[in-house]
Amino acid sequence: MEFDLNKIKKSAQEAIEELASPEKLEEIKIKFLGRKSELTELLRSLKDLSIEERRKLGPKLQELKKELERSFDKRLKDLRISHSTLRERIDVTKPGHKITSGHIHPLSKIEEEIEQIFLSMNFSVVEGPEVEDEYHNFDALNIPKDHPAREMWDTFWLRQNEIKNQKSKIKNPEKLLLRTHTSPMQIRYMEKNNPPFQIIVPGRVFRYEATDASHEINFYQVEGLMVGKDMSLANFKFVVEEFFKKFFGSQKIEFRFRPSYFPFVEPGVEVDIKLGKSGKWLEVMGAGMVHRKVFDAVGYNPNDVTGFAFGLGLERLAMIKYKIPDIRLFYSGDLRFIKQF
Ligand code: YSA
Repeated sequence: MEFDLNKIKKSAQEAIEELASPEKLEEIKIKFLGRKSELTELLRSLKDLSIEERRKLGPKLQELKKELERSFDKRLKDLRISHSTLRERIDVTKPGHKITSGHIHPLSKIEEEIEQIFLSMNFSVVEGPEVEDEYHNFDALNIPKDHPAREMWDTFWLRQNEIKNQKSKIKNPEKLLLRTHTSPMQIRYMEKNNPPFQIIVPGRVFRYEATDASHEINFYQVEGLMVGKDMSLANFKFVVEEFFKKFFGSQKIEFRFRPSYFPFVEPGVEVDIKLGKSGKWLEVMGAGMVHRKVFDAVGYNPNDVTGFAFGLGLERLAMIKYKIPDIRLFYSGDLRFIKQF
């Protein structure tokens, strides 16, 4: 019997050492310690032996069983560790995965650039609501109900049930709309502040109109308003020229003022820009001297104050600066376009 036990122990330990995978080791464990193994058979046959033989052999069989179990468990643990280390081992010669980082949208970049330029000219940056009331978007800007100029700003009106919850916050809540320009912020700012001041208002605006290469249904404007004493269009020309110089840097541009009509300015102009000798003129902003009726609406005395205002199209400026042929590219979500900036 002694001899048999040693043989079992030896062959089990050889098998344990030789096996290199945890799965195979499990199989061998069943062979040496399972229900049909030689060792289990021996343990089972103890009951047929005399008490003396049982006392002699029993502890030895139990001891061998425990010893083999320990060896199997240890080997299994070692194999599992070395296998997982193998899987996780780093190949330092393998080329790394390129991490793609996020990207600031060109329009955000340009908005930031414009803000910095105006801040350097002592303007402040303020923002206003995208959902506006009829009063601030039209009436207070001298565009009364049946005025044909309302057609210049095709409007997205909001359904009453969609805006119920916002009513308490907005003046004249009976008719709300998506602002068609950033000019209503002129009114909101002047209602709460006194001149002299100079502000810009960057923001998104909405128009219910057909899209083409230079028109979108939602786009960005930057409103400007400077109010004080004895101001004239010459002050506006100086500010806008300084702005263009800083914005376009070494790029050669020409700009021109065209007489135009906006009910909230008198006189009114539109500003066009052309890049280089061969470029095409593109209208980039409306502007003018703030109308007396606008000052009336906010409670200023029109005999005491004067000011100029302008509203520029952000995409249009970007299109000129970066020679972008179609405004719709900004909203296409095409990463090949966006990553160029
Ligand atoms: C005029 C006088 C002021 O004292 C102050 C502001 C203004 C501008 C006025 N509120 C306005 O919205 N005029 S505008 O309809 O001519 O638009 C201004 C600029 O926005 C345009 O010059 C153009 O650059 C841009 N724009 C207009 N419609 C657009 C557009 N950009 C993209 N898509 C559209 N659909």
